[in-house]
Amino acid sequence: MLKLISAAPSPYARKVRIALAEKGIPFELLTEVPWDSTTSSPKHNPLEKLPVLLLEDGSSVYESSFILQYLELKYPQHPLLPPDVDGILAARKFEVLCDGLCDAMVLTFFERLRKDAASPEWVARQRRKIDGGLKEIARLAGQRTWMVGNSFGLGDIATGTVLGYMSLRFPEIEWRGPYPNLAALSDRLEQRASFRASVPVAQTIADKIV
Ligand SMILES: N[C@@H](CCC(=O)N[C@@H](CS)C(=O)NCC(=O)O)C(=O)O
Repeated sequence: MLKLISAAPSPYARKVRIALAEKGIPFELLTEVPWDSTTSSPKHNPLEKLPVLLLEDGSSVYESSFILQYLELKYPQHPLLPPDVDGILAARKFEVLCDGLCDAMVLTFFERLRKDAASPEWVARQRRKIDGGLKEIARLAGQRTWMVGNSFGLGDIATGTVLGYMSLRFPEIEWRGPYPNLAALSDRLEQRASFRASVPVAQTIADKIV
């Protein structure tokens, strides 16, 4: 059986968990704290990050966007990408945007852990990316039911996971009022079984990271 090294708050791991669930692929969930020395991810990914998909032959697939591509190619049932090239590119664009937003939030989270040594310029730079990314996702979403095409797919997974992570880590960012279309989409997505089974939860980090 496939195994997934995951972390409870990770938006990147959540994308993969949702994709596996939506495709009906059985897997064993291995929940770790990726920032602690106890994590097994460095054994499987030289970049020392999760999510990592462990295949039955012991090899590994890492980087969430690549894992999703791997799943789409190897398990084409319940496709998460549209059938047409323009649709695929539109969905991948959402993923790029949402991953970038998550990167800016993760960088901010750790910069804030520096407390008095945190750089306000660095935090402000990341905040511009978060605000800009959010605005662009809302613009692209418009009043659509699904982010791309006429059915649930990668664009919805990417958008739903970024909004879920933002609500957990940055409750002070007010996005529901300014972007009611994203609030409605997020509420709808969080009803799906795949989203309900992967609601992000904060973890305690034991090691010193920064
Ligand atoms: N671009 C990567 C980002 C993955 C990532 O940053 N994962 C975090 C957990 S949310 C991690 O494992 N960080 C440990 C580290 O960077 O040392 C992906 O999409 O998979």
